[in-house]
Amino acid sequence: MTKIDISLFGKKFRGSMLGVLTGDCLGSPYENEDLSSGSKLVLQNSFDKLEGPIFKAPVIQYTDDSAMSKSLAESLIEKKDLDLVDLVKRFVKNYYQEPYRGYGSGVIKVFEKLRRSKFSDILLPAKEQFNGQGSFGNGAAMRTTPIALFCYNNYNNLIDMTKKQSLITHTHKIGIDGAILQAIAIQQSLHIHPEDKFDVINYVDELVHKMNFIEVDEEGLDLEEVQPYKNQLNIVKTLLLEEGDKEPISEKVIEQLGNDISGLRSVPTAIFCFLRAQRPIEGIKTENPFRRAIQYAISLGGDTDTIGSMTGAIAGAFYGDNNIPPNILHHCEASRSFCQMADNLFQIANEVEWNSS
Ligand code: F2R
Ligand code: MG
Ligand code: MG
Repeated sequence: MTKIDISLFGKKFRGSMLGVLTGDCLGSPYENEDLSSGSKLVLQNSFDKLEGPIFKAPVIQYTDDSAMSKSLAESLIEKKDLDLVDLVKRFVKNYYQEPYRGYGSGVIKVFEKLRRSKFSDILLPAKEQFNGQGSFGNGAAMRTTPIALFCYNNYNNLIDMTKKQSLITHTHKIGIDGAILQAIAIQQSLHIHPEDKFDVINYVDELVHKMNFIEVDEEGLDLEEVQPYKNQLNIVKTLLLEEGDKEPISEKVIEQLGNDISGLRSVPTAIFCFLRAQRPIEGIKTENPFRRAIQYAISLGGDTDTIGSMTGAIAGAFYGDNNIPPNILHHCEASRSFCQMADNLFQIANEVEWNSS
């Protein structure tokens, strides 16, 4: 195993934050679409154009995925810690300033209640969602990258802070554990040297092992599987092994892993897209494995901005920003500020002294 030096970690931080942004921006035009083979060609042409020589066009706007990641990053940078009161106020303020960013309908209700109650109990509105069940949406997972970066060297804090930031909007175990799995996947990617031999099955086995300790006390939650994420990760493994050198069958991936707004049927899909894109994929013509991962994620249709963004965060943490095509970044709104946030997070993550590790 090659040691990762400090400058490579810096590139990986940038890669992950820019991965959030590019996956979101490039995926958002297709959100909720059922992509036919014709639209996959449109997607290929669109990516080719964006990666090619710079042309004049309005920037592609980011959505709630990047907006909430930005709020979380800015809060961590300013407070040098996870300050839930500060964070929740930023979420609400940014939503009311820019309500057009495509927020989930449930999460909007949380923001309305928080504002109306003048933030008297910042955790109550999320607990009341969906008749007290809480949200199982992928909103807590899609925004968790800054926590994964901030805690890149501290696993216990990573789990604890990811859970805490989730509870502001998502209290269903599926919503919380999806965020934890996404954060763990980013952390794993950060600690692998991109030039080392990469065993995708080991990567999944490590995630399964860790989720074993996260998915506990699930009885009474009325879940089909006792350890639902572990179950999905085993499907990821089967699909990776089954396919060998054959092409991925999108329909099977969508049916078994999913492409929707729930954490359970989107986070494992993003992990699969990152891992599958280590090898060429038919219909996706690029030599760049970062682009291949997000283009493949978006080609699955459904919640394309979010699955694209989560795939981008994991892939960017693996490859670093030097593998993200600069001309693609040029077309995404706020790419410079996402790069700056990554650098600031890198600085504070290395300054912070953890009480325990
Ligand atoms: N919301 C969207 N896209 C809709 C299109 C927006 C449109 N472009 C426009 O504005 O015009 N995308 C974003 O939402 C997803 C993340 O959602 P989040 O933050 O988890 O929100 P929420 O509302 O908590 O959950 C999403 C939906 O999931 C269902 N749901 C969740 N928990 C449930 C439960 N316990 N029981 C029943 N249903 C539950 C509900 O339908 C929620 O509305 C991302 O895709 C992001 O891009
Ligand atoms: Mg979105
Ligand atoms: Mg989405």
